[in-house]
Amino acid sequence: MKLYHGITSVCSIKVRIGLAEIGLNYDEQVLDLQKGDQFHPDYLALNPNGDVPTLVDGELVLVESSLILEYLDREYNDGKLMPRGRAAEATARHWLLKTLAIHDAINSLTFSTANRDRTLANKTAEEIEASIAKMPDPIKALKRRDLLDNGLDSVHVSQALKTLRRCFAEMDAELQNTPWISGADFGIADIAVVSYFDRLERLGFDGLMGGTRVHDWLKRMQARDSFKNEVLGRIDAAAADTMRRSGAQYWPALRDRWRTA
Ligand SMILES: N[C@@H](CCC(=O)N[C@@H](CS)C(=O)NCC(=O)O)C(=O)O
Repeated sequence: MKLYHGITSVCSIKVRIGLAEIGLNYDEQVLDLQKGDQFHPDYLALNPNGDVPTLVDGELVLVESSLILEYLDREYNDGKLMPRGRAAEATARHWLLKTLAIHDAINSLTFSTANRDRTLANKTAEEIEASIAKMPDPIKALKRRDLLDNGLDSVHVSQALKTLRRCFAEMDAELQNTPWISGADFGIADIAVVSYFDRLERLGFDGLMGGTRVHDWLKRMQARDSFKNEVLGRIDAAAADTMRRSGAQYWPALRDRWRTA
C-alpha cells in the first residue's frame, strides 16, 4: 500500500500514527503542499480534492484521513482500535466525524497566523492568486483568500474559536473518568484528533486548552512511540521553530479574541 502525504500536514500525521500503531509497512510519496504538488494532474486523478492524505491499497483509493484510519483498523487490525460497547463505539465515531470541523478550525488558525506569514514572505501576490486559483473547491479557495487577507480578523477565526471552545468542553467531559477519549483503552478517536491539538501547541496556542483535561491527554499521546517517530522524528526542527516564533507573535491577540469568543 502507498500513502501520499505531507510531512507536517495534520491529516497526514494522524494516518501515519495509525499505520505505526497498527504496525503496517507502506510505501510513501511525500507531497510538498507549499509548492503545489497536490494540484499535479496525476495526483488530482487520484484525489480530486487536491489534498492529502490519499491511501492506495491495491485497486482501492481512499481519501479522508478519519476514513482511512477506520479502514486500516478494520482491514488490518481486526478493529482493535475501535472500542467495544455501544456507547464507546458511538463516542469514537462521533469524534471521527468531528475531525472535519476540528480540521477546519485548525486550518483557520494556521493560515491566519504562521502559514500566512510564511506565504506572504515567500510568494508574490500573483503567485498567491495562482495557487489559490488551483484549489478545486471554490469555497475553500474563498476561505484561504480571506485568511490571508484578514489574518485574525477573518470570520473563519471567530468560527474556529467557537468550534474549539465547544470541542474542548466536550473532550474534557469525555476525559473526566477515563484516560482516553472513548474509554479506558487508547483507540482510534485518540489517533484521529491528536495532530490537530499538537498543531495548536506547535503554534504556541495551547493556552486555548488551558484548564481542561485535553492538555494532559495530549501529553499522554505525545509520549507514545508512534507520535515520537511520526511527528517528532519527521518534522524539521527549523520549520517547527519558525512556526512557534510566528505563532507567538499572534498569541496575545488570539488570547483576547478567545476571551470573548
Ligand atoms: N478532510 C480531509 C482534509 C484534507 C486536507 O485538507 N488536507 C490538507 C493538509 S492537512 C491539504 O492537503 N491541504 C492542501 C492545500 O492546502 O492546498 C482529511 O481529513 O483528509
